[in-house]
Amino acid sequence: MRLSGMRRSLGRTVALVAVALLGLLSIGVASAQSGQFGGITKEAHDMHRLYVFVLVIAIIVFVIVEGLILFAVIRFRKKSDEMPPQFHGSTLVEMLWTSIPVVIVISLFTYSFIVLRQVDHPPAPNNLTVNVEGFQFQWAFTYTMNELGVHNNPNAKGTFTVTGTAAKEPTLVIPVGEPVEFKLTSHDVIHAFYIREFLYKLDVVPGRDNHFTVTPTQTGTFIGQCAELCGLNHALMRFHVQVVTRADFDKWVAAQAATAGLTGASSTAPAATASPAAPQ
Ligand SMILES: [Cu+2]
Repeated sequence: MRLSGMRRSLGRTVALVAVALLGLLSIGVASAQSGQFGGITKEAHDMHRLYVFVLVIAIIVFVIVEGLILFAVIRFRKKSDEMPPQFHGSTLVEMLWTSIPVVIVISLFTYSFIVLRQVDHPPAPNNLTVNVEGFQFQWAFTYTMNELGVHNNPNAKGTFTVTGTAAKEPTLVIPVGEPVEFKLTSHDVIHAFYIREFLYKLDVVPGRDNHFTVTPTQTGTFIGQCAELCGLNHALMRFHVQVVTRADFDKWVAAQAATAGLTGASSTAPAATASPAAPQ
């Protein structure tokens, strides 16, 4: 009677644990498919896939190890004062518990190494580059005209800067689908350049040239923030990131350059490629 009661409660516990684990697994799979958790850059997607890969392995290992522990505790619990049969050694089991972890560690290392190389890849020669300067307490984004990408006038000269103030958070505008390199500098204290949807954060250190490259995969407006306590008004170091199409980016660049009084600023966004039948 007592034994059957225990069995029932054990069955309920196992069912509960199974449901909880299934829930965890579905959260992992759902977040892998969701753009929000998976970031908005090619590099973020790579990192997120690695994260889900590690998470799934961890869940499988957890279930097996905890399952075996529970099984041993319940199946071999003390039933009488009689000494159970004593034995030790099993070549098969020892080979399994050595080879499986080795395979797991090698695959984690290999996959991490591949993703790290993809994320930390050196910038392509004709990248769009944005110089990001962190200062107490805002950001300045400087664009160099002749680096603004293939569609802009390569002879355009000069730079323009979008500088944030305490009253007005700056907007960093970048085109979708193209690698953008960020060069980070600071002249006062250490800041950290952080955009959640990039799944990436890099310190902005005086006297050090930190840089990274991302390729945004979707348009939209996102929030950025300094992620290093850099003084009393650290919390004011927020900014916006706007990922736009190349045509919109070229328009924005032309407007910024015109405001800054730069020459050669004309946007040469691929003007509706001449279709022969198009009426003129
Ligand atoms: Cu800060």
